[in-house]
Amino acid sequence: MKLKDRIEVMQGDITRLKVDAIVNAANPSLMGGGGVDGAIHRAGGPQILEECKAIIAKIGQLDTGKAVITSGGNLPAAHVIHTVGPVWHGGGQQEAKLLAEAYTNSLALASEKGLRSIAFPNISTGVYGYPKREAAQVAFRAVTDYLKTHPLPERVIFCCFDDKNYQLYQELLQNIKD
Ligand code: AR6
Repeated sequence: MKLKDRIEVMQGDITRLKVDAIVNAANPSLMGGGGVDGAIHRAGGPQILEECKAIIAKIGQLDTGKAVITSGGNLPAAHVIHTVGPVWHGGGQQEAKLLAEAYTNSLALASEKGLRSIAFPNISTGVYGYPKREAAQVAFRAVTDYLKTHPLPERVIFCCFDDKNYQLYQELLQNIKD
């Protein structure tokens, strides 16, 4: 399948999506928070937090760029992949590398679990302050590079929330060559 046909850009609430996994833009504690993290825990119910607590009991905290998986609790999505994007400090603290890792490690976990569809929010572009245009370029590059060399996940959805991100991702999708 063509790369372009494996990527979808949409605008809306990621907690409504019936996919194999949605990705959470979490923080290292995995104990919930605001933004999309708060929305996922609210909609998914206590089961997700219980699983996060068990993971944290084992690993201490989730380092920036890493990813772990829980069930989807009451969500329509079967699983939640929790990752931590970088806080924006101006660009000189490996933010681009860490943001790319958050996407790539989430995709690798999806592949490992045999998941066919995954939806990403625009990681780090809310509370963590990553400039939206730069973040979209990093996210798109990480995902397209990964898909070129891996059959799974078959389908990746960029679930944008705000108008600006939606516009940026639509432009990036239109510019895919093959
Ligand atoms: N569906 C899809 N996207 C959403 C939703 C939603 N329901 N709600 C917000 N967004 P943020 P970060 C978008 O702040 O910048 C939390 O407190 C939002 O418009 O959720 O990675 C965590 O616990 C933005 O484009 O995550 C961390 O402490 C994007 O999701 C911290 O925020 C990411 O914004 C992580 O900050």
